Parts: sequence; structure tokens; C-alpha cells
Amino acid sequence: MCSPDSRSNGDGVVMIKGSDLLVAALENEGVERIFGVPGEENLDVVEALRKSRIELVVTRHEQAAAFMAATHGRLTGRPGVCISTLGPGALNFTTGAAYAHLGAMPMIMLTGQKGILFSRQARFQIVDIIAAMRPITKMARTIVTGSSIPTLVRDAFRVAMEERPGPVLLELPEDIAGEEIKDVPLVPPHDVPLPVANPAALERATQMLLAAKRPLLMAGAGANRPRLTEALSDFVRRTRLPFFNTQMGKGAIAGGSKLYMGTAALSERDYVHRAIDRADVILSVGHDTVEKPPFLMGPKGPKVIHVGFMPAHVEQVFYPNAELVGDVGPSLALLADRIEGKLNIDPAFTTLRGEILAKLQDRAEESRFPLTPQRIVHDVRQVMPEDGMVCLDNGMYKIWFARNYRTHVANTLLLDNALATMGAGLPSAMMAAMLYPERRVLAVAGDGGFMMNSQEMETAVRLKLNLVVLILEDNAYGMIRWKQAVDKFPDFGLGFGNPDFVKYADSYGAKGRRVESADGLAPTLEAAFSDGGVQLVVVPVDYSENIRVLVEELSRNVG
Ligand SMILES: Cc1ncc(C[n+]2csc(CCOP(=O)(O)OP(=O)(O)O)c2C)c(N)n1
Ligand SMILES: [Mg+2]
Repeated sequence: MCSPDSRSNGDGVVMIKGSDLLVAALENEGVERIFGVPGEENLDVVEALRKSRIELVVTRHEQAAAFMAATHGRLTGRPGVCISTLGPGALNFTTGAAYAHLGAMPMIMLTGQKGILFSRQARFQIVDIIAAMRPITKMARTIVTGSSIPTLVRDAFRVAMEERPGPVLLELPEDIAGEEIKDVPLVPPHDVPLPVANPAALERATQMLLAAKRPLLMAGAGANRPRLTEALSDFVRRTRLPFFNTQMGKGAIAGGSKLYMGTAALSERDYVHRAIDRADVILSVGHDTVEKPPFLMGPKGPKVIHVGFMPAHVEQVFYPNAELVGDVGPSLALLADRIEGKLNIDPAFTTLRGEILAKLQDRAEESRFPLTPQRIVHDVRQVMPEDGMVCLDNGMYKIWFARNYRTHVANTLLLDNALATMGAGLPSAMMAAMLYPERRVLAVAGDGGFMMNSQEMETAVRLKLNLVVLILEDNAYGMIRWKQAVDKFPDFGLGFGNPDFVKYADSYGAKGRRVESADGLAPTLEAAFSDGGVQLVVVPVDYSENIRVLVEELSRNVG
């Protein structure tokens, strides 16, 4: 098989540029778009992209490109691809790399480098990117010869996609990109069905679950892998196990199930912990200890069975007593065959469920202005259809959305409880809007986090995305201010001023609106969605509820 841009050198030998071979290898992997900011070292690749089926989407900061590529991986299971120049551009990928690495999102980063055969610019702009990226990628390699491109690209995609997924970096030096080489065949990708859990492991888990008086299921971050969600929902339908989820496990079990007990957004003392503390065995599906602990294991608490593609990490607060390791969907089906209809389901969970969910409705319709976080979450849910996607940045509201926002479809509340970086909300929503143009997509950000990548409003407008950005304005790094108060430090140093967000949005060619009353949020969001295009809505938030509920009220839930 020859690559599309190959040609004969006159002696019958088919020749191709390294950059054309790279782009052909990316097409071979089904890549449709590449996000980033090219530099002069990437120009051969840019030219190869011009002649290809792949769309080059330039962003206004490499960090946003990496967040978009990572989110592509998260939502589709296929790596998103981003491109940057050497040194400064590549370093701007580091936060996105860590986001994908901790969050288990498949992603390929392509970075340029000065020529390795000649060094005409001495050390200008040269940073050892491979070394810098090694701890925050699954693999980081320099391409040192053009003929290795097909195998390296195939291997990069394999490594990025296979469990546990994550980012891979390929660095392409300028001279290797421009070099004419003998064409080399591409490596066709193929599916690799994974092994399922061993019968001995299934038997052990079965015995523990059949002996349990009050079993519960927990859906963790891994439960939201695109290929798993149907199998997991099926397992819950068959076993009728009541369940809760971690923050990143939200939505993994489909439907408005009567078995949902809540989301463990905090590690202890929240209402959902009444159910967790009551359980004697927790079947933990896809939990990844990169997440802030959903509960703290101790000598007295429930026993845990880990179900995962990989063995569980052992932590001070999480050390499972049994494990089902293997392809999670088929393994769960085998487990359901053994336990269906035979489990003890504690009827007290039904009563508890009512109490837990009722608590979350508290103040959800209060007409205080500025709005309470509970009201904001409530109103957002009103305007979002079941398959609408809410993409959170990082700030105080994340805890409120994780606790209070009900999800019915997988990956409809995208949040990052792993790196928990600010700045990813808007780029992740942009990627969601590109992948699902028929759905409503809402980015939710604080006034701090939004400004970390707000320049991408231009990219969103240029791409003609349909997207609403909701900014919660408290003129502060609210979450840190909250922690400062919790730790009894005086209020100091965390406030700031803001631009006029309405004018700011308008200046990008987007449309800005400000919510002026408690009852104004839902209709303003509705109007923004109906108008289409890139819309920004700014809502003032009253964060006094953070202390009242998350500190004072919950601290009474001891024991
Ligand atoms: C890149 C990055 N810098 C700093 C932090 C620490 N941090 C977590 S939340 C937060 C404040 C967020 O402020 P804002 O976006 O306004 O949201 P708010 O909490 O005020 O709603 C900070 C500084 C972080 N998580 N990520
Ligand atoms: Mg803020």
C-alpha cells in the first residue's frame, strides 16, 4: 500500500516526504481534525494537511487545543490529535497532557523540533520536550527516521487507546518532516477484543455478593468509557443493585433509574454517605483513584470488589478485597448470569434514597438574588434536554453540580475530578459541540476559570459552533476563598475585578447577556439556546451557601 502523496524518483523507487507519510498515517487511523498552533518547524506538516482530508483547526492557545483533543478521546474512545511547534508551543501542551493522563483520555500530541541532522540555530528554542513530557504521557518519542513513521504512528494510537487510555507525544524534527524517503506501507489498525475476567475471580465476587446483606454498586470514572455504558446499564437492570457514582462516573448508568442513590462529590459525611456507610459490600465499577475519594475505606466499613480493565491501585483509602479484572462489559454480563435474582437488596435503601434526593432539592427554587448554586443547578437542568451536555470548568460550583445535577445519559456532565484544572470548561464544550452538533451544549465556568481560556471564544465563533457559556460571577477565586474560610483563615487576597462579560462576548462576535433576577436565569439560557451560535450568559452567584450547607449542615452528619 502506498501513501497518497508518494511519487517515483525516476528510478522506479517511490519517494515521499516524511510529513506526507505522517499525515497519511493519521488518515489511516481515521483522524478527521487536528487542533493547535503550528510553528515554522511544522510547516511541512501543515502543507501535507492542506492536501489531505484532515481539517486543521487553529486555536488561540495550545492548551485549549490539547483540552479539545483530550475531550475528543474521552467522548469517542478514539484519540484526539493536537499539534504545536517546539519549545514554547510544546510546553503549552503540558497541562492538557496531564489532564488526559490523569483523566485517562486517549490523545496524540504532535510537536515540532529543530532539525536533528544539522543544527543551524544552535540551541535557540530547544527544550527537551521528550523529558518534560515523559511523566505526563504514556509514551513520548522523537521520530528520528522517516521510514519509522507508519509503525510509530500505529503504535502511538495503540498505546493511547489501550486501557488505561492516555496521551502520547510524537516529536517530528523539521528535517525528518521535509526529507524525501522511500515510501513505506502503512500499518492497518485492527480491533483487539480484551480478555474477560477469570472464572475464579467471578466465583469469588459472586460468593461475596451473594453473602452480602446490603450490597451497593458504585460507578467510577472508567464506567463512562464510551464502549461500556450500555453493558453497565444492562447489568443494573438485571441485578437491580442500588447504585451511586463518583463525580466522573455520573451518567454512566442510563435512564431515570429508581436505583440511583446519589453522587459522592465529597469523601464523607454527605447524605449519600448514609447509604455508603450502611452497605456491607460495594461493587466498584471502573473506579480510578485519580478521583478525589468518593468514600474512605476503613477497617469497619464495607468490603469492596473492584471491577476494572486494570487491577486496582492500592491506596490508604481504597484497597479492594476482591477484583474482577478484564473487559468490564462482558465480565459484568458473566457476573449477572451468576447473581441475577439472587441478591439481598436492602429495602432501607429505598427510604434512604428518598431522603438523600430530597435533601438535594433544598433551596433549589429559592428566589434569592444573586442566585444560590442550588438554584443555578436546578435551572440549568430545566433548560437542558436529557442528552444535553454540560461541560464544567473547575471551581466551587463543580461540587454543587456533581451533587445536585441529575444525569440520565452517559457523559452528559463532563467534569474533571482528576487533574481538576481550571481552563478546560470552554474547550471541552467546544469539542462536545463539534462532535454533537444536534445537542444542546453548555459550558459552565467561574469568572476565574473562564478567563484562563476565554480567548477561545474567537475559535468557537470562527467554527460557527452552537454553544452557550454560563459564567458564575463572584469576583473571586471562590473555591479557594471557601477553603480559606473553612480553615478559619481571614478573608484575604482572592478577589479580583472582571471585564464586562456582555461586552466581552459581543466583541468576539458572540452574544452576551446578564441575568438580572433570580427568575431570569432559565429564560435567559432558553433564549440563548434558541438564538444559536456562540452565546455567553453571566449570572451573579451567592456562595454563602457553601459554608451553610457544605460545612455547617454536613458537619452535623457525623457517624
Ligand atoms: C489551573 C489551575 N489553577 C489553580 C487551581 C486552584 N483552584 C481551584 S478552584 C480555584 C478558583 C476557581 O475560581 P473561579 O473559576 O472563579 O470559580 P469559583 O470557585 O469562584 O466559582 C482555584 C484557583 C486549579 N484547580 N487549576
Ligand atoms: Mg469565581
